[in-house]
Amino acid sequence: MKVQVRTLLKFAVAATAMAFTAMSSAQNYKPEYKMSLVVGTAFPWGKGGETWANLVKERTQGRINIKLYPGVSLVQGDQTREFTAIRQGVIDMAIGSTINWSPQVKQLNLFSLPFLMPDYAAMDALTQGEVGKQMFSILDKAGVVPLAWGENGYREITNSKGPIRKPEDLKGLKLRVVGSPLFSDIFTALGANPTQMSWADAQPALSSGAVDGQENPMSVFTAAKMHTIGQKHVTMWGYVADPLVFVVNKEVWASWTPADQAIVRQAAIDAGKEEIAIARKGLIEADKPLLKEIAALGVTITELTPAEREAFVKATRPVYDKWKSQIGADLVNTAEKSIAARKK
Ligand code: X2X
Repeated sequence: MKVQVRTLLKFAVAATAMAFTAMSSAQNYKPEYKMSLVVGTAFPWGKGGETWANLVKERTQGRINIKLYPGVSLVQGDQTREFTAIRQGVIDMAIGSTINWSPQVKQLNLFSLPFLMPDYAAMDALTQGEVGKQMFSILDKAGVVPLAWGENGYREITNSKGPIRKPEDLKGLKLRVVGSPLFSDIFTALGANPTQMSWADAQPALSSGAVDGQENPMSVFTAAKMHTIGQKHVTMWGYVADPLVFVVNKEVWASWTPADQAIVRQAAIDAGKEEIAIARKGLIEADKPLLKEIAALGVTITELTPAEREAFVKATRPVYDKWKSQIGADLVNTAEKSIAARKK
């Protein structure tokens, strides 16, 4: 009898301790996590965010609930402040463009070196290879937890004035560029008149004609209906492509159990793969159906011959060389080697 009571007591104590552990770990979890994105679910990028959030919710049985904040609304639309806000915990997690975070992480400018990545295989050789590994360790040291790669895409140049076939066609064009000084350098070298502004400001500026043109992936062009804001000319020059990175704030990450961390990481990898496929849809098939769709909207699509493209490569080479040393020559050399060795 005595033994039984003692055993029962032991059980009771153990059960109470277990309940406390469960409670305290549950208390570390926020009822909702904030995911920052520049664009919403009409874009491959936003769709990727939605997929990531849904997979996490499903696989954690609702322990981790994520709410999407498109329009970088947690930093009042200023996408160049997103990285700092993630580090500081104003944002719990994000899928961000390498361009928007490169003011804080200068190595991310690598992907914006003009004409570094000639094709999708080159981009994959970087993100899925040695460069991708090094970038993740750089991002980790910069204060976030990187989990997976996604893709915004090859940024093509569009404008309201006329077809662009050669660098001279850019002369005097007022172009909206994103927030890394590398972009101002590129377009200044080409003789254009670049103005840095956020994505939120870009659309009204194009609409009113305050600027003549911009550069963004074709999936962004269609989702933002850029043909309705004067963008009647597209040149497929593939000069730069921005990958996306799935990251989590470090404290938030540390507050999750190892099992939940594994779930969030795998969900990011799965969502990233799916997002990349959506971002490339219509552009990797032989007849590029997305371009046909855009042409059908009354947009002129200019494709460059290799010689025409080379003129742009040459004109931007001094910018490439200048930024190679700012990014870090070793990292850029590794990237160049990975691209040269890629499987096409
Ligand atoms: O601002 C842009 O051009 C966009 C949407 O592509 C990025 O956030 C880099």
